[in-house]
Amino acid sequence: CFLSYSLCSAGRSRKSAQDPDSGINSLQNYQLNKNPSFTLAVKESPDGKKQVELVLEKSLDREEESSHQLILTALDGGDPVRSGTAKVRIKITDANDNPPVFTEQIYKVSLRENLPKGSLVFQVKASDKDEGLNGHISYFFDSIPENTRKLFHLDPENGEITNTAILDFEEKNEYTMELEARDGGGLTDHCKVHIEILDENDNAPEVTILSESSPFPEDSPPGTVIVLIKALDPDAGQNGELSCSIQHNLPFKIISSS
Ligand SMILES: [Ca+2]
Ligand SMILES: [Ca+2]
Ligand SMILES: [Ca+2]
Ligand SMILES: [Ca+2]
Repeated sequence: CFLSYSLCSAGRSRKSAQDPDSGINSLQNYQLNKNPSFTLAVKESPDGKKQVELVLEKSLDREEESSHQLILTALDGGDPVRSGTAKVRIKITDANDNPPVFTEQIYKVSLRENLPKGSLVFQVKASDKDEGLNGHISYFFDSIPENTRKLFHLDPENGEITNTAILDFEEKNEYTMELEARDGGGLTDHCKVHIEILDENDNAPEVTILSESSPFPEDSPPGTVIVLIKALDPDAGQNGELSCSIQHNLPFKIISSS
């Protein structure tokens, strides 16, 4: 028994088997091993030859199964029945049917201010189930204020965000950027990165004299304001809390007012 087959382009392949016997001993039937995706359609051509077509039953998903191994059996009607088999291996080529997907929709990052330039701030990650270019992801800034873009760099290949300048809590203590992941076929996903800058105690208090009464009359009653001082520390929380004091051996005291 001799089997030949040819593969057609539209997911349908036609096969014909030849059996040199005639009558009941000639080719009677085809069988296919059980596979949910394919069935056989047997057709008889005008010259009596049986042709069999491999028909796609449901859409294929390469991400689930990248190839199918089919065994086609041709049976004759003789006794004993004689059969011939052909193995058909169907390799499924990839279609770009999966967009990239970020591991999170919103990433929250906390950073200490004064991080050295070029430090790794964060790495975003997206995955794509397709293969080759269809699964190759590049990362881009999508929506980002100009002053934020100047401070951060995004590596398109690995999604690493680094700082290109020193980040100053006292200047700005949070940044939000929108990133895009794009596969080689143009499908995209988006995420947000929210960066919070944490304070470091990098400022000394500043003392300014606002007004002073000089010279100061000797008969001034106790409690008279002599000097008005302003003290400021731009750091946050405890880093910015301050207290003022004066030498103990002087006839003056400091009173705080808001
Ligand atoms: Ca695919
Ligand atoms: Ca894809
Ligand atoms: Ca600072
Ligand atoms: Ca600070």
